[in-house]
Amino acid sequence: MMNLKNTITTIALILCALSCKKQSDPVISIIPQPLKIEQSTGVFKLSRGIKIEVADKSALTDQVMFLKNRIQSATGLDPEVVNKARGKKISLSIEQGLEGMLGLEGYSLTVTKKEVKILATSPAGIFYGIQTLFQLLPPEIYSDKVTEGINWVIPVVRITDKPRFAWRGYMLDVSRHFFPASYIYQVMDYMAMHKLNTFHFHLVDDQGWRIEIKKYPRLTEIGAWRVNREDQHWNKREPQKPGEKADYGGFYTQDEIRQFVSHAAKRNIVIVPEIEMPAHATAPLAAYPEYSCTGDSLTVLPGGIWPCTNLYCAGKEETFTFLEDVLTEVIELFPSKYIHIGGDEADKSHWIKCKACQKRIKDEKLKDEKELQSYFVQRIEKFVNARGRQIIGWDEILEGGLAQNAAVMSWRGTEGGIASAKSGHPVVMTPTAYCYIDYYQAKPETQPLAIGGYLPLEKVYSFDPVPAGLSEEEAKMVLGAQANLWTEYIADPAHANYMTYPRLTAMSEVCWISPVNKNFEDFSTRLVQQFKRYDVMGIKYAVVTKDQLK
Ligand code: TNX
Repeated sequence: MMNLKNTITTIALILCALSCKKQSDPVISIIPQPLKIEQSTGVFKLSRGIKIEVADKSALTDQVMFLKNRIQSATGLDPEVVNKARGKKISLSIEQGLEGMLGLEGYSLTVTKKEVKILATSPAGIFYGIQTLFQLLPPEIYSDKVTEGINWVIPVVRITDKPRFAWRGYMLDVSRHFFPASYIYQVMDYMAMHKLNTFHFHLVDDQGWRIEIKKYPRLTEIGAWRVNREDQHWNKREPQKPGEKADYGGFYTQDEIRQFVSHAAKRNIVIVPEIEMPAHATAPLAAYPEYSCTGDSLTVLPGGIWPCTNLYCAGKEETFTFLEDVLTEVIELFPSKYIHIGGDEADKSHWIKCKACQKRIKDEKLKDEKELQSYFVQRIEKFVNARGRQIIGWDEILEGGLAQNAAVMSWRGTEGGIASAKSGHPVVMTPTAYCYIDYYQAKPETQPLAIGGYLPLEKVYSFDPVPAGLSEEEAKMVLGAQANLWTEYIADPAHANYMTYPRLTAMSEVCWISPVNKNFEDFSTRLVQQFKRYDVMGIKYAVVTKDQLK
């Protein structure tokens, strides 16, 4: 006979068995935080004989290889890929009819003691399910060599997940400093781990042209190289002296670019190339001075310049032929819907003095040089549109009118973003105050020299890409957000990683989850586990202590 106390204890135990996790069950720690996690008790163990089940291999080749290779390198197991598996398996399948629940990039991940099952409506969703699966395993799963003595278990769980935004971006400036191709692959792998899907490749600026263009070889013969003044402050660098050799820099060949694009596709990443115009053009004009207003000979700048007066001449027809030829090759190389044409910080002082530019203003019945920039942008836009693509540019391109399908990247605060959304232009939010990860992340005296500004981790995390004051309809124009790494003060991959992580980690959550689910304390707890993953991967992230904050 059971007495009352025993009965209560028994009920409590049954309830606990049904709902409580065992003390020993692994703690789930995923970034970006999934929409819904329901953990139960128990684990699935990765062990010898485990299979990867996929009904239609050809539809998921990249995803299967990604999963298999990681398991192989980190655990030493060799999962066989089969159409139908009995026994322990990880199964991947694309199912129609889940679009409403999962969208294009969402997934559901179900782990029982016998099976891991990832469902999605597209290969992208399967890929993100696999990324989440890795984060359910010990951090050593990110290792490229087998770690002995690890208990390769995955907690029993049901996860349903999808992103808030379609544009989850990261921009790397490879002009101010050149970064080797090997790093570009890493950048994309790191992005994919954070479920970021848009790599904005800032290929052109005053300090270097970084993409091979077959029709204009001098762009890289001349434009990719500057003198090395790395021992001097960015803003106090002496220009190239006569007779001095410019041998600092580099560029990516078209073959390398094609390989980046193919790697990106395997990681559900779109690369958006940026070809700056009409300003930030010292490097191409050093190679082809005939496309500037003055025709003066220039050298690629080893450091800062302000204001940006080296513009392409908007009066000469040859300028447009040149840019259209360049864009033709760029469009052939990059399959992205958007081509970024820059548009920022154009100081018009040369245009004011240039006869050809003034004639253009008159002939086209333009009001002033601002409208001349609009003419420039719209002309390029028509060219890009005729090739089935759309332009995106910095928010200055809004000034003076813009075609309807042009997208805007709002960087000087959020006003440009609000104006774009209200006038029906798609917009990517990347305001300096929340998204410029070239700024200091702690008190300057505790940090390596940076451009200035102050953007600690918590501020990045607090960002909401949908600015206040937009209606529900207008808010739909916000494609998403992006963190930008400008590299005036960043010369190598290790430093780039230091500036990027964990601030990009925070941005990944800004782009993925809805504001009501955001919680900085909880994020900080999960970050501890994320840091262990970075350690395994060799990413040197920044650790900022409370006393280093302002
Ligand atoms: C502004 S953002 C720039 C870049 C600089 C950056 C430094 C933008 C469109 N232009 O040229 O590198 O600030 O933070």
